[in-house]
Amino acid sequence: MALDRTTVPNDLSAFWMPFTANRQFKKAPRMFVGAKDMHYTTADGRQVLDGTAGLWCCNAGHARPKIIEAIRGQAEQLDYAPAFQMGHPLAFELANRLRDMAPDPFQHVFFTNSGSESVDTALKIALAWHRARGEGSRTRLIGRERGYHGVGFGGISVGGIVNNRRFFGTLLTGVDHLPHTHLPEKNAFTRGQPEHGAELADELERIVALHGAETIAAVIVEPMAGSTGVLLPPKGYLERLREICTRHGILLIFDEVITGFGRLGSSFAAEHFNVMPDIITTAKGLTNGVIPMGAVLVTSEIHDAFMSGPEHLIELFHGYTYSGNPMAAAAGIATLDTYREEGLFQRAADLAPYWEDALHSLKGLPHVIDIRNMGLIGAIELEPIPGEPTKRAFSAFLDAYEKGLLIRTTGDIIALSPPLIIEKEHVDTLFGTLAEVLKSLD
Ligand code: PXG
Repeated sequence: MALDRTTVPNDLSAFWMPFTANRQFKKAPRMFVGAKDMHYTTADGRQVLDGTAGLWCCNAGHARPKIIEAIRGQAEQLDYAPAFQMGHPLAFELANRLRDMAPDPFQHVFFTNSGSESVDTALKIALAWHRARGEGSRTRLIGRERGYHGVGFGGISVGGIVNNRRFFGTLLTGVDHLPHTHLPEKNAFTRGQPEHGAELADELERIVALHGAETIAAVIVEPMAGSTGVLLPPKGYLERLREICTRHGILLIFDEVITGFGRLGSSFAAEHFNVMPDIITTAKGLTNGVIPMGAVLVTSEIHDAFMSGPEHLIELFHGYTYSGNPMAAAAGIATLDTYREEGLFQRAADLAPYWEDALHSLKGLPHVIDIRNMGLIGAIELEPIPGEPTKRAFSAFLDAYEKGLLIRTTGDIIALSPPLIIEKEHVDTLFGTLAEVLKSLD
């Protein structure tokens, strides 16, 4: 019997939904049954404009022919191949493509299945690298308040979102956090990188002085924090972090799960900001979100330190059943082809000023206390309802969905990150709808 892909089951109780208000959802479900280019189709037959590229991942839009064809063909050719001690061509091909598109220092690729796994992989590589070089005392990991690095124990330990941490025990030991860089009192309504806050990078010096550089393995930050509401790096901030890390022999990891693959108008934020970390984590846009996959990019200096000792021995005791999975690799290659053939990163850069103007035109609408943007990303921060944080933005989310627009909210912040194929007409529709939503909010 063919799969019925469009009829919603009567019983929704078995599926415990991730990061979702399950009881609220199941009382009034919001179901997508189809998607094409910039739009989703709901179970009740409505078109919804995708203002968030799924969850920041469908950068080329939905149901792109080349990606569909790659997956279909791969399923017929080689559905699965063991990931350990065996290989298949496309994993190597995709790694080569990633190396070629990444900034020069990044010569090697480790495959994972998600952003969370990329983060844990990067942290483990950092620890093991120091150890391989005889600096095994470097075990501390430094994250940042309001950072999001997925939901593995490593990721929530270095992450700085209180609710993602507080329920889950003591987490990793030996972790410290930089302060976040969100300074609305100084930087509200900034277009692009804010002026104020570079000095917050100097907090790393304080942490180094407290613990000793010889105990610190790595600093991990999102070059632009996405999940916690689009927090942009102040001018000069990333440069300063880089300089302090280098001076103290600490590895710098950029978590580019959101910023990778064109979101800011370039392949990676490292390139956009012209600050080179030592490790880059990716996922999401790598396969256009179509098949789960992540990748960690490392420099030759890091990779080569592991390539010593007897050749028959495993060099890194780490990996996943699905590392470099054939279906994901096929989707990844077709995705990178689509980005390149359609010039989507450049397109994002070209459209960014139009996007910025449209977004900032919402200034002055009720409850709007800040607007910020970069590339094809935007955030609108709302004044919370006193005593009921998150409720106002969530109402906006529900109303936007009713009005045919998908947005994301985190706290009382609305985040926007459309597919990079978005047309100016869609931008107009998106902000027109959002203006209506904001005007009718309590
Ligand atoms: N690092 C960063 C910077 C992320 O943004 C992850 C790691 C984890 O990726 P996985 O694939 O394990 O989920 C993320 C994920 C949102 C939102 O709306 C953001 C993410 C995931 C879901 C929703 O802000 N980011």
